[in-house]
Amino acid sequence: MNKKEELERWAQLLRYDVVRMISNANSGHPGGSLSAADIAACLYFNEMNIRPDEPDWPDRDRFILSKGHAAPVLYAALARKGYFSIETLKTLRTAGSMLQGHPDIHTPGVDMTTGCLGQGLSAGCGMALSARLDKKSYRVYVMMGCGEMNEGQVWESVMSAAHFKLDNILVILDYNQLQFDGSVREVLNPGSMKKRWEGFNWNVIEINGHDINEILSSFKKAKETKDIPTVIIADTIKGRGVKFIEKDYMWHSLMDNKKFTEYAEQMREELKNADSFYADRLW
Ligand SMILES: Cc1ncc(C[n+]2csc(CCOP(=O)(O)OP(=O)(O)O)c2C)c(N)n1
Repeated sequence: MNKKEELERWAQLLRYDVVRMISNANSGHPGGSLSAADIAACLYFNEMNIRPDEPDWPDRDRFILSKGHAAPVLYAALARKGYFSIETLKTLRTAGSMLQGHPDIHTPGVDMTTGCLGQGLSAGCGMALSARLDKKSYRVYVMMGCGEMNEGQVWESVMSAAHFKLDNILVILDYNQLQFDGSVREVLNPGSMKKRWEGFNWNVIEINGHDINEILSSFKKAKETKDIPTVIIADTIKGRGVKFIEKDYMWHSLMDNKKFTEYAEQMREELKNADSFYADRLW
C-alpha cells in the first residue's frame, strides 16, 4: 500500500469514528468534522512531529483546532494515534469524560482549548513566537473554518502573524463554503478569501482538501516558504463521505439520529467487507 492509499484509509477510518461517536452521543457536529478528515489524517499520520506517549514533549509540533466544534475528528485522530483508547471515544459528550463537546487543553494531545470561534490563531501566534524565542524548530498548525472568518479577532491575529514573519505557522482553512445557518456568502459575504489573506501579506496555497497528494504537497510548499506565514485554503465538502448530509448546512449539527445510527451500522458493514485494513479497527 502506498502512502496515499494508506492515508485515504486513515481518513475513512476517522470518518467512521466521527459517525459512530456522534451517533453514540446523540449530539455533535458531523458536517465540519467530516470535511476535515482527509486533512486531519495527513496531519496526524504523516506530517506532524509528535509523540503520543509523551503528549507534552516540549519539541512537538502543535495543533490547534480553532473550529473547535469539529472535535470528533480530532478525538478520532488522537485515539488512533494512541493518545488514549478507542473505548474512550464512546464517552464523547458525557459528564466527566475527557472528550467534551469542544476540545479542552487537559485532554492528552489537545494543545489549546477551543470552541469559541476566532481565538485559535491568536494562541497559535503566541506559540510560534515562543518557539522563536526558545530557538525551537517545532511548527504550529491551526485549522480554521470559513464561518469562523466572520470573527474580528481572526484578522488581528492574521495581521500579527504576518507582521512578526511567523513562517513556523501554517493555517489550514477548511473552506467547505457552509457555516451554521447557511452558506458563508449568504450569512456574511467574505468576498475573495485568497485576496483577503494575500492583502494581509500571507502566502496563499489553494488546494482540493480531499486530495491526499495535494494536501501533502501543500504542507511541503508551506515548509519551504520563509519569512511569511502560509494559509492553505482547502476546498472541501461539508459532510464529506456521508452522501445524505453532504453540502447540507442543516447537518452542521446532528439532525436525525435514527438515520445517522442506521448509517453508522451500514458504514461498519461496508468497511468490514472493503479492506483488511479496517478489520480489527472497527467498533
Ligand atoms: C464566537 C462564536 N460564535 C458563534 C459560535 C457558534 N457556532 C458554532 S459552529 C458555527 C459555524 C462555524 O462555521 P465554520 O467555521 O464554517 O465551520 P464548519 O463549517 O467547518 O463546521 C457557529 C456560528 C461559536 N462557537 N463561537
